[in-house]
Amino acid sequence: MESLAALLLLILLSSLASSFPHPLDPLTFTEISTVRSILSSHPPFSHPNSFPSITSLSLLEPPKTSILSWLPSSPPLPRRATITAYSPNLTHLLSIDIPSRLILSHSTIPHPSAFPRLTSSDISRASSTTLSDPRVIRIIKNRGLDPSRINCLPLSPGWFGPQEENRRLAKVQCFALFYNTTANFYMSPIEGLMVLVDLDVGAVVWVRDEGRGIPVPNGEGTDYRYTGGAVRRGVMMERAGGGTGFEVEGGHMVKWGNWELHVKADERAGIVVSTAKVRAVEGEEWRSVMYKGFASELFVPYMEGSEGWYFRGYMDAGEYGLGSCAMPLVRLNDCPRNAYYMDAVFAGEDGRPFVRPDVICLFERYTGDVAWRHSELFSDEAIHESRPKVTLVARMVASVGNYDYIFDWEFQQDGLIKIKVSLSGMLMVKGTVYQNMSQVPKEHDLHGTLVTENLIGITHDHFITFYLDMDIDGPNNSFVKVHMTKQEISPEESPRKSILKFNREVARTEKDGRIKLNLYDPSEFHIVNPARLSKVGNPSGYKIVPAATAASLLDLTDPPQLRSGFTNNQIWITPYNQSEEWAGGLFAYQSRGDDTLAVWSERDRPIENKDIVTWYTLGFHHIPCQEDYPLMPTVSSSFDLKPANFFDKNPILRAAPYFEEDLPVCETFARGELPNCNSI
Ligand SMILES: *[C@@H]1O[C@H](CO)[C@@H](O)[C@H](O)[C@H]1NC(C)=O
Ligand SMILES: *[C@@H]1O[C@H](CO)[C@@H](O)[C@H](O)[C@H]1NC(C)=O
Ligand SMILES: *[C@@H]1O[C@H](CO)[C@@H](O)[C@H](O)[C@H]1NC(C)=O
Ligand SMILES: *[C@@H]1O[C@H](CO)[C@@H](O)[C@H](O)[C@H]1NC(C)=O
Ligand SMILES: *[C@@H]1O[C@H](CO)[C@@H](O)[C@H](O)[C@H]1NC(C)=O
Ligand SMILES: [Cu+2]
Repeated sequence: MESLAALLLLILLSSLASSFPHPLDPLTFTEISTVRSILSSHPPFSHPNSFPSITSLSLLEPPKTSILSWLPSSPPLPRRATITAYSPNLTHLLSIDIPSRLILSHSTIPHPSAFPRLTSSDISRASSTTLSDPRVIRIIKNRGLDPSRINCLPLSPGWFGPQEENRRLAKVQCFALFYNTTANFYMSPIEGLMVLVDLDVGAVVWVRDEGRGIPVPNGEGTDYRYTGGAVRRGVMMERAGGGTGFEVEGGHMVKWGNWELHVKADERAGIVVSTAKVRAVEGEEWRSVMYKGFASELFVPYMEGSEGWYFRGYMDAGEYGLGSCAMPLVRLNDCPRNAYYMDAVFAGEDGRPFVRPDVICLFERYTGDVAWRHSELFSDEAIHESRPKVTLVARMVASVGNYDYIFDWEFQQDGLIKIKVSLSGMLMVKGTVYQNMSQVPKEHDLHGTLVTENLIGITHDHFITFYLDMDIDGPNNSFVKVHMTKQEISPEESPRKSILKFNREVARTEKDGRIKLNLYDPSEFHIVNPARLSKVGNPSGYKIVPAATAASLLDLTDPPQLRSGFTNNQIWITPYNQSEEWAGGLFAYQSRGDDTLAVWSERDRPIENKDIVTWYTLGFHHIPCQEDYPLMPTVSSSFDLKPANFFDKNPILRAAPYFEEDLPVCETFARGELPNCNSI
């Protein structure tokens, strides 16, 4: 009787618990609608003609201390919204308590020196302003093009000095549309035509036409759509032959194997992973690994100093929004058959909510890799012991203009988290008169690669800076450089002349936490909890393991580098501060670099045994090649967050091997037949 009552209570509690949202769940459709209705009676939002454009409207996350002490059985935490909005010469910052309909704060920044991201109406206004200018029409006609078949895109101008001050600008570039031939207008730039538009006044500031004589390619052979027909008209490549063990509670809390994490989409950051916890075996306590992780900024400088190109140094998260640019994933092609899809609810510029379906996918991945193994030759009976690697992937894709960025967070049962970024989409190409390398004078630097006749793929970099609030067994952590050096040995001691040794150096302040990677002066980089010792007395930790990456070679005072000073080091450590999440500053558009991670870090605050945030920048140098035309095959790189003395021993020894019925079986099939897979 008693146990039945307990069971009923448990069922009641768990149903109550699941009726509350998780306090980190993004704002719902209803909540965004409520925020809009609260705003609509608050000036200046109450005047329909002066409603500032909403550039961001999302959950104001409760303080970290409240989240850390929250349990599903606790009362719900406050549901609050944080809003940024822009009307000419005025940026608004608001916070609103949704249930009580209270405006908690409303501050304004008059004549801001940096702006929120572009909205979709900024983008369309920039294009229509450009295409209604008679000078632009004349230039287009002079190039033999039809002005009604042109696509114009606003490019962020960066900041170089007075020209970018006291007004919000876009540099508009136009492309010829050959929709009957191709959807890939990026390969048909109207080179040298550049239009500076004042976004607030809605007027053209100047028009430059410096590309007369440079042909506009007709787009032939650049289409990439299967249904477009152009691809299928060619000879198709042969098709390669062609396998959910997780739960998603309340739409965002993911439980898989020995992991538990919260996953959501954010307008600016794209995919956000929060409160990631792991344990060695079932029944053991959940142990905190990461409080919050996301791509904080994405910096893409182009390496061309000419008038039409010098300013191209995009900050895609702050200037365009990675979540805003995330489109629905293509089922079966972006993610495998066994994927679970998550929608995003975002607010439009008018504050109205809308659903962007299928922007995140989650799937269990079994690639045929080995998680661990051993065959024993020196024993009485043959031993062949092996476990397959099965992982959980959370994925989102941001299509920022021409480029597509695929973000993967992959969780392994041994506790490792792999964060991978893959790039695809179209190059930013520059038109040229050259059709063959043999025509290019020796002394003429193309600043890129001639990828096809009349098009240069311009050299550029991609830097993705991740915010990683690691909380190893709790918030108070230290950053330890495990520095490796050569130790010389004297002939009296050993026949050896040298060995490698390591020593641990705890970073005391932010300046000790700045890391430039160097193969010949190597270190491991550990985030440890000095208060949590393992069975044998090592501090519990995770290490950040870089893989192929790139560092910026630009001058530190070059304006794009100054604005993206967060790429000056590969690793930074800062003390936790809820207001320091955006490495390029809260407002990145036309920013001058005065609110970046590099500036915050100058305060040189103590970071030892404190709640700290790790920042890691994954970089790519991109020298284009012909295969990147007309659309790039994906290139990827990644880094790992790997347990280091976190578990007392390898936790996956406790995993059972797989048998026939545990994994999908796809039988081989004859030509013309459909594959026969059980269990998927
Ligand atoms: C914004 O302020 C500047 C002066 O700082 C002024 O020249 C400009 O006209 C203003 N723009 C709008 C749209 O009010
Ligand atoms: C595409 O349309 C343009 C303009 O309408 C025309 O000149 C051209 O011949 C067409 N190309 C094809 C392949 O149909
Ligand atoms: C490009 O130049 C090379 C070297 O002069 C020549 O062999 C090749 O045929 C040229 N290609 C075309 C398409 O003209
Ligand atoms: C973390 O350290 C601070 C002192 O820096 C201390 O006040 C706080 O209680 C510690 N938190 C935990 C969870 O140990
Ligand atoms: C938190 O960050 C903001 C923005 O950089 C800064 O103004 C504030 O001083 C910081 N707080 C602390 C305690 O460092
Ligand atoms: Cu690239």
